[in-house]
Amino acid sequence: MKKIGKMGAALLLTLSMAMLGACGNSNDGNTAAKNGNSATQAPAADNGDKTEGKSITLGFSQVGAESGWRSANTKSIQDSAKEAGYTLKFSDAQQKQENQIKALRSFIQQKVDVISFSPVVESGWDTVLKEAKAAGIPVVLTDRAVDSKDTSLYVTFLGSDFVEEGRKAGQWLTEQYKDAAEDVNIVELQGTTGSAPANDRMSGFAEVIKDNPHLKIIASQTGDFTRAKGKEVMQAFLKANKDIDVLYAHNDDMALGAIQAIEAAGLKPGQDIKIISVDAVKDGMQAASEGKINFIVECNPLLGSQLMQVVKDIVDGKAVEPRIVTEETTFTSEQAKEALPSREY
Ligand code: GZL
Repeated sequence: MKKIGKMGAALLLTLSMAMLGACGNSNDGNTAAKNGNSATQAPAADNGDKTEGKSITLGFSQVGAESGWRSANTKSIQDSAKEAGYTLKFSDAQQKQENQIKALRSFIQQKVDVISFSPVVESGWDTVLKEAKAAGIPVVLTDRAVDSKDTSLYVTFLGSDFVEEGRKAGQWLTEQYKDAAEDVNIVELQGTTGSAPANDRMSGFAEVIKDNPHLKIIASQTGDFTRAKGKEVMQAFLKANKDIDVLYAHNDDMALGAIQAIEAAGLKPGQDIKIISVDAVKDGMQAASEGKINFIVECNPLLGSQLMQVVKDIVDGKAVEPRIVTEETTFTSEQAKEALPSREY
């Protein structure tokens, strides 16, 4: 919460202590009242809405700027925080977990009202999340999940179901090759090693295609969600495998990099090699509308307004669903061509 001058703080402290005595403290761990800031806050508005007339401070640690999806996600969070009138402390971790942990510790030091972040990888968060809990600062996961067994360490996870995204990719491919009489060689460009989207998109896809013995993943390697790495790994795949039928890329940026490698090898993306991708960012949808990507599974990055509502509900002491799944769809090349003009990102 915003700080007030010394005199104002003393006066408000007296007033707030009197009020806290009257209304008590929520013990659900979900309210800012426990974060040590409440003593310097302006009194709640008459209508009982604790947040009216006070600016909320949100600390947000972002993965990085590795892809078109990430840029759209960052814009959504920054624009939505501005629209909500929140003070946003934003940090870009350049895809390094140690930078995210440093940022979370800094937010704790600054006594922000709520912490939110998109964990670059699933593991290694329990210590810093326990520090946030001890400081009474609620945490909201967005976009990606953590594998902490202690779900009391965060209030909710707002983001896509990546396993379902992988299943959707597998279902389309299985349908395409349901009458295949010979092997279909698939290469897979995985997202960032250890990240929830990479782990889950891989498992969801494998779960579905396993029912068709002709569908074979002959190579699978991380392209770290970037175009450059996607191109580099696809070049290696093409060098090592003479007969590739399908590319499954965990995001559009790696698919777009791979398309460069496929064309440089004198092959036609979307024809000689079928391509399935995930995200549905503008550049990916453009490639799909040109028939270079055959099927795109949408992963919606526009989480900003939902996140700000969750933050407000937490500060107001309202109950929040422990899992909020984002709405998303899929596009064939034809559908991408129709949808492209109205795409927001
Ligand atoms: C998915 C997100 C992934 C995108 C990539 O929610 O975490 O990270 O699919 C991005 O484009 O880099």
